[in-house]
Amino acid sequence: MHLHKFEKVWLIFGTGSLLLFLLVIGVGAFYKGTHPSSHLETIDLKNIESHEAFQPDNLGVTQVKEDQYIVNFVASAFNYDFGVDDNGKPLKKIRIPKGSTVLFQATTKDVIHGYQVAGTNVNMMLEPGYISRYETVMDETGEFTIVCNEYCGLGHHQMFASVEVYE
Ligand SMILES: [Cu+2]
Repeated sequence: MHLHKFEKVWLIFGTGSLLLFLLVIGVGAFYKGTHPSSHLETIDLKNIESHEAFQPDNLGVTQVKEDQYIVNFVASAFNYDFGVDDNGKPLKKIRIPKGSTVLFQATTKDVIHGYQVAGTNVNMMLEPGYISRYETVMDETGEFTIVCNEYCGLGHHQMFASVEVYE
């Protein structure tokens, strides 16, 4: 069988890039230990409060170190529960100082929900029975809307909150 020169070049290029991408995935998964961001830790769906992070007092923003924060919350149709503010009202806006490292830690009480902080790289799927985590550095000031991007029922469009990153 005779192959045209360009055809050979193209075949080598195609096969080569396939092997390269397989290698990248292999190194990432087996050597670097990359996993999907969820599915790592399970939680009892009927008893979310059995996990320390999701007890009512531990919801919301907690400072761990000078520039390190943890944000615990529980999603349910159609709300993000970040705990209550100083007046005992449900917290709808969380505040983070600029430049800090934030670990978002969440689960859901009922169905699948999304958690996207629009304008940042924070985008998680919250699945019943699992804890989702995402760590990021908030280095842009402003107010960012948190939206649910997984259709979760009739009130889906009302499921939002916000993050304010302040100087
Ligand atoms: Cu939703």
